[in-house]
Amino acid sequence: MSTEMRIPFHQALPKVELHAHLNASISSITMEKLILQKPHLNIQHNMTMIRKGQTRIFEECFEMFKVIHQLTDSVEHIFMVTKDVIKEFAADGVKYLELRSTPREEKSTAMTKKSYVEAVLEAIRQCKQEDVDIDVRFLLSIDRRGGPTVAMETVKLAEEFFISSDGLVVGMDLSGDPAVEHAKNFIAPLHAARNIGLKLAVHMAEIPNKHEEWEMFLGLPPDRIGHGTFLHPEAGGSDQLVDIIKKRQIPIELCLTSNVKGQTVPSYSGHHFQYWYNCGHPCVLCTDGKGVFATNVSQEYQIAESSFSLSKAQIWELSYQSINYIFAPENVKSDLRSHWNDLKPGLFNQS
Ligand code: 6MZ
Repeated sequence: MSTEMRIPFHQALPKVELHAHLNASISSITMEKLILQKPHLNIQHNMTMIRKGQTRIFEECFEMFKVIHQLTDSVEHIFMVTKDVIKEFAADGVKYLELRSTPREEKSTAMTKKSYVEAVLEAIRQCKQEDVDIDVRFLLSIDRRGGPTVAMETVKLAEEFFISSDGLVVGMDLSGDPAVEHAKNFIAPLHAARNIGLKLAVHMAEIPNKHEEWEMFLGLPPDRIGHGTFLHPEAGGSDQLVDIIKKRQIPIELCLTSNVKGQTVPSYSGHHFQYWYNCGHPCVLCTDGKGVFATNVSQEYQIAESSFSLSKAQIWELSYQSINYIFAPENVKSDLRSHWNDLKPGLFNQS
């Protein structure tokens, strides 16, 4: 193969993506289609995407999601963006994707929370029928802003789809602005979800000084932690919190570019990935939202390699180990491991 035709290592690397909010994952190409459909909203691209070299105050990210939600307010939009997002992840070499999204209702277009989830699942099924080379599962998100009542309704909805979706719905996510509401309001809904058989991914410690809240969440315990930025002692967390997480081997979803652009970490090299990776703790690199944060999974691996001086073998291992942390069952994990092992010789022979 000529040099020009080689797929770059990080793109050819088979990858899983486990922390991707649907509405934060919309590419600029898809966003352009949405913006053109609603010119009266006067939305500019910089209102929906933080480009290279740019940053925002963390709270501003949540304002961006509100802007995007204005553009995705019908089942047709949700279906279209889900298909586009899945195909883009597949083109980036992602072989297994867990998408997450907050079911939303919109009276003006008659979109209900149920039809929202149905649109996402239909898009996943269609991609499968079209032989897009990626296995996609779905987590229903609870937005903290909705409080405990909405959270419990979302758990009920998740239960319906957990039973009827033929394995597509695998879990729930707790996300949204961490400054809103208190953890105690979400413990009962999350326990209910766990009892149904849903796996739990919980955003934790995106902002500092919430030890009581973190202890409550760890008491669940979650099956994966999102971000976990301030949990370790060097960031104002504690050895005690770290011990619980280590003892239970709770994997952490780490989103380098999102945290740098949202300014919750000082720099790439100062990202808490380093702390957890050096402990040998289960870590999985994710985008958070490849659209809003203008990145992709390959780029996150490339950035990790250069920021933390990792070898290609370590990058491979990071991707391979991430299979252990997916929410789909064991048989899916072993299929993915075989797929990774089949691709490995080609990947290492090309460099
Ligand atoms: C917490 C986040 C987030 O659900 O409409 N979301 N929640 N921390 C973050 N870090 C930056 N990034 C995204 O996607 C957008 C929603 O995902 C959550 C927020 O609730 C946001 O409204 P969906 O597909």
